[in-house]
Amino acid sequence: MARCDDLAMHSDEPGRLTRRYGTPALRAAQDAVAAWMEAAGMGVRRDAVGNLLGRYHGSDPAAGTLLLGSHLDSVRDAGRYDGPLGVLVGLAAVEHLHARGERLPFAIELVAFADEEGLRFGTAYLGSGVFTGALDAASLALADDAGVTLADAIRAFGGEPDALAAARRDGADLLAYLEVHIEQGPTLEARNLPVGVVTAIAGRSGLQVTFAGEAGHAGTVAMPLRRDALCAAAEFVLAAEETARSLPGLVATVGQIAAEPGAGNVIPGLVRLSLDVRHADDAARDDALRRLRARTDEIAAHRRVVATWELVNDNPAIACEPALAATLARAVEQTGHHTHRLPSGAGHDGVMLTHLCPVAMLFVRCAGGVSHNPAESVTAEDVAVAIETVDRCLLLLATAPSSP
Ligand code: HGY
Ligand code: MN
Ligand code: MN
Repeated sequence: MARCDDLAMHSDEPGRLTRRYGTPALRAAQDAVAAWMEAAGMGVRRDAVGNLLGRYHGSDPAAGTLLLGSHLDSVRDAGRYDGPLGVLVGLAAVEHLHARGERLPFAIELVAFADEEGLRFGTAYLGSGVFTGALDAASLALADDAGVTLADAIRAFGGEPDALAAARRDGADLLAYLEVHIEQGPTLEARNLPVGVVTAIAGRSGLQVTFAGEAGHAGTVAMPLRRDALCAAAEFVLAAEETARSLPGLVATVGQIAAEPGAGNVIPGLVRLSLDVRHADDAARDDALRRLRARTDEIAAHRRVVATWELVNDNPAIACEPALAATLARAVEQTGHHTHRLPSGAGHDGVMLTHLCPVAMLFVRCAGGVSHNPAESVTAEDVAVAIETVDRCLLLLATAPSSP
């Protein structure tokens, strides 16, 4: 818990926690974690995109490697547990082995992904995307709001943008990826449970939508003559909400919106907005996007504006590996707690890691299910259950007759 507080001090912005890819704040947070990793007997390195990796060797080189981890970047005005908690619970499990002078047959690699949220470049899962070889090289040309390209940001962060393909982790020796993360939802609190085993991660589509109308004088253009881009966008935002409410389990969010030229006495001529649509079932998500696209075209037509619709991120839903989830559930039971299984509405790096190895996740109860908000909080007691669960899961995996 104190370490989460320590890491929360490293922010790009005064007075609130914002830690984007490639910034000095992320570097400082990584340096703190790297020191803790080394003190726990781990060899530490960074890969070509700047993911931080610690490795705790196993006793049997043929027994493979178990991945633990999460991410150290954040959203804007973030909570302090989304990401860092998973890295630090994994670290605690390795520290326990190191303190006892123990080695499990398999090695443990603790990975702190350098960018999961995609706040700076809009690329969800940048860190794990490179780690799994899934990142599209075209992303290197993406620019942040200061015009810095991802390639230049990687270079400035000490990485090698030309070596990303070679940075792909070979999955041949990987047993599994296990991530601990706050639930970011209300289920565990409602059931009064400290932890839960994740069954699946919802699919997610991230889009950029624009409406182009005609800028004009706020005082002289009569209402019937206007082609107001922001009024069209406003109708779109409510259409997105209405579409999401039409289907259980469907969520749609417009989190970013910008009107140009952005003057109080000018009718907005251009509006750019983000759209985030998610559902546990990919077909339902695709159908919702089709319906919303049709509504967008209707809005553009009757408001005589031009709409553009660009898909930026599209990740299918993934299932956590059942045998691994069962082992995790057994570990939870051994701590004396009931195992509740639940899906994740939030996206996680496991969406990328599933390309390399089996994935499992353990959720930790968070107050009110609040996250992506500085009020995000967990209790030390629940975190202790999560750490004990991982300790026990490692032992179960070490004594399992075969890999998960
Ligand atoms: O948006 C998400 O679900 C995750 O926090 N990146
Ligand atoms: Mn997260
Ligand atoms: Mn998040």
